[in-house]
Amino acid sequence: EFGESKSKVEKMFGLMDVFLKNDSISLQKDILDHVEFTVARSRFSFDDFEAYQALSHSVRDRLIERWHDTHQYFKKKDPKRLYFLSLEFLMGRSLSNSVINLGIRDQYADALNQLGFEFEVLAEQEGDAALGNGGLARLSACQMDSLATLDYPAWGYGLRYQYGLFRQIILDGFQLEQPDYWLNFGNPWEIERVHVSYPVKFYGTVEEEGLNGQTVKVWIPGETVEAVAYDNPIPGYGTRNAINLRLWAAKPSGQYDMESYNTGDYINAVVNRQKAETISNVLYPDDRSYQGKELRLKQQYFFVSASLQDIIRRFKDDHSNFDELPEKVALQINDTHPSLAIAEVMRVLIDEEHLDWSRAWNMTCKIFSFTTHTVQPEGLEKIPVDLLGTLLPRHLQIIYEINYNFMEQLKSVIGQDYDRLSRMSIIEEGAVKNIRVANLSIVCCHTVNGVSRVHLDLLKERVFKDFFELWPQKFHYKTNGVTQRRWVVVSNPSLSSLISRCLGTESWIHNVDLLAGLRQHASDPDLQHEWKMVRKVNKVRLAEYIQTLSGVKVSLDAMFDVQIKRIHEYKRQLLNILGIIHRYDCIKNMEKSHRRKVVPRVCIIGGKAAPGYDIAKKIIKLCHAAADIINNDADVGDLLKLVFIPDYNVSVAELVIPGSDLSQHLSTAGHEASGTGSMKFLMNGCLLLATADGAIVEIMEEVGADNMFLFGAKVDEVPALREKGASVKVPLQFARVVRMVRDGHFGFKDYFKPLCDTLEDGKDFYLLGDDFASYLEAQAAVDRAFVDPEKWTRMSILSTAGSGKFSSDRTIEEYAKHTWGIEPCKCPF
Ligand code: BZD
Repeated sequence: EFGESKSKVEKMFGLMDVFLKNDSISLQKDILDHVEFTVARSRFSFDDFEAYQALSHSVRDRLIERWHDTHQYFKKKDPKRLYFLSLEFLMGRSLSNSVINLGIRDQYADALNQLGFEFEVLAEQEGDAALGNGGLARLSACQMDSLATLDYPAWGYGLRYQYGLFRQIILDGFQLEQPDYWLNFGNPWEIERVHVSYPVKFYGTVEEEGLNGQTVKVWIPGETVEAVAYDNPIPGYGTRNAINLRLWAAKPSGQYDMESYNTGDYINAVVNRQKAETISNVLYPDDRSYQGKELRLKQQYFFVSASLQDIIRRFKDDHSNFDELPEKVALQINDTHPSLAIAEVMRVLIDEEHLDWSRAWNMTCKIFSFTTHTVQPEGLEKIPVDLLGTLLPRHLQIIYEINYNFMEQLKSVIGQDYDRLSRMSIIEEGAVKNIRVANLSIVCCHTVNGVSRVHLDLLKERVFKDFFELWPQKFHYKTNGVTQRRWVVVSNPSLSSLISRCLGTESWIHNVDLLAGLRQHASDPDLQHEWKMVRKVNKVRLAEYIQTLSGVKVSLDAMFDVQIKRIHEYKRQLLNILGIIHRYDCIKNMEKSHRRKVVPRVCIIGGKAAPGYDIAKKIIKLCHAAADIINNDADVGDLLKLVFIPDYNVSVAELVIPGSDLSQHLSTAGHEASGTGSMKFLMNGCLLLATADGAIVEIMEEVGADNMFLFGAKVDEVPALREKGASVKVPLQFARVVRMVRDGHFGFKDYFKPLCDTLEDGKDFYLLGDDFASYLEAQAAVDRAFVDPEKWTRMSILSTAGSGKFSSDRTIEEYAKHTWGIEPCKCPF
């Protein structure tokens, strides 16, 4: 293609720019064309949603053009590519992010104005793509944005769930789950690739056959499902590069089971074929435990097999020798969920490409790296051996062989230490035999990354201690980061332009270290004034949202105090609620004249509980029950409000974070691998109230402990506190608020009993009682700071100024250099 007529091909790059013009008239015409021909509405009458659809298609055209150019350029340059495998991506909305990254937001806003529409209003029409649970999934989305922006030749691979994370409905204060059928109204951000499809096989048997005088294993599968690609272009900021997120959907295979068709049972045959689609139907909403479900395992293998067929096909297009694989391919597995990829690569290299075991193994070990997001050894994924043997018999053989070789190797290093051998084995013996997926990943991957410094320490000392002692060089950490494009530029445009004005440049949007330049202006009265104004406007927007949602009218003079994240006992939303109850109790019991001194607060909590997580659901109910009493108490008035924001997701976060004064990160130390919400608040100048856990320790180093509110036991103090158990005296205030809940002060006495029981002496695993006094002290310090607006605003500016390290750009640079060995490949046209 490129050989003979290079200049002609080069001309093709960016050629579409000539047609896809970005001046206001061209954009208006383009939007109207899409109204008429894509949405098929008359240009004389279309509503906001139809305008959003047309607008999105117009943006999509521009995305596709750059995306084609980028892939053509990657193909020409053939750099080492990164393949990022993740079962979850929480992308949220695409419209605003796309036009900002493409650098054409103002042009579109202008064109829409001319047509009588407002960009912001249309952007609100978009639903979230919520193909993930929480931190892990949003991290993948942030990292895709950074990979594109930094021009890395990367691909994301995932699953196109028909139903994303459930919608949370609150009825009488209880969480109910409803399906999120997000594709109902079409999805303009994806491109269906009917021709990019691969068969994925399941079940069956393994037989031995002779080939060139040798015996080889042949897997005779029992079921075949087709994987069809849906491509989602990811535009970089300030570059023409747009990379691809390829999501797979399951479709019935084209290979018919002739027998069932011939038995005359046509209807059943068709219905059975249709069942194939269920594989990619629904995202598992539990981010805690693994239940060894067949469907989950099917999803994992379906995803892995389709992705690897695609990756190997691309490699083979340009290379005939597999020895080049490690120079051209880096495979990153996001947590252990895609770890079957290891066995699958081995199977393909050995059974299909006929490499011998040791050559295949050497290659496999060079291409895989793995990041763990887990802190608890009990949280590690396991696959029942029987289940794997039925679903993927050949993979089970391969894993056994990997384990056999590993055990032999290990014996030669550590001798006959059977306890340790059995702990490190990939196979867990017991009544039910399991595959320890993390052990498989560590054995094979050249690098194991944690997601913060504290997390790596825990991996070394607890979770993967045995492995760390064996292979210390494999273990590293890359502190998580978030993308400032979505979390500041898209979600907080007024702060974003204030920052640019103050720094005299927009360069911080791709070089976020420049934010440090704000430090020198932190006490400047002019900046402080503008900073306060911007924050106030964001608070107004949030207050309106709260009123619409819950009917609660909140005072703008109050401190907006926020905790939004998945509901987990270890994240201790219960500590927050008990603190609020304590505050309420104090207000009630103080003399009226003293109430003037109370710093008014609006406490905002939001988050989903896994559908089967009973205690988490009780925490949500307690929040509502307490809110009912507090918000309707005339003695309290504007001094304290409690609001639960339902159906927390990415776009809700984009609205809440810029409007928050304080955010809470309360995990019991040693339980949060990193935490990324804190980073989003920090960038937006929201102050943090936090325990020294996960990435908070590093945030403290960047921002300074004086500019945040820290409390509670430290990571290394927690084990001793647990040992002491019942002997530790909990503060009276704690006993009092727990008693209020127990005694039915907020109703639902019996329902809350199991929740209160978790706080009893000796059972308080997450140490709420131990940390309560320190939490209240930190809260008092927050109040004192808030009544001094200059001090507060300075702390706020210094928070943003210190947030540079927590950009996913930095994280991705570190991965690229130290783990993946990839270089930028910027499309120059
Ligand atoms: O990953 C989270 C950790 O809890 C956070 O501390 C960390 O910041 C982020 C990103 O590294 N883990 C998850 O979000 N985990 C899941 O969502 C999950 C999903 C499926 C199964 C198990 C866990």
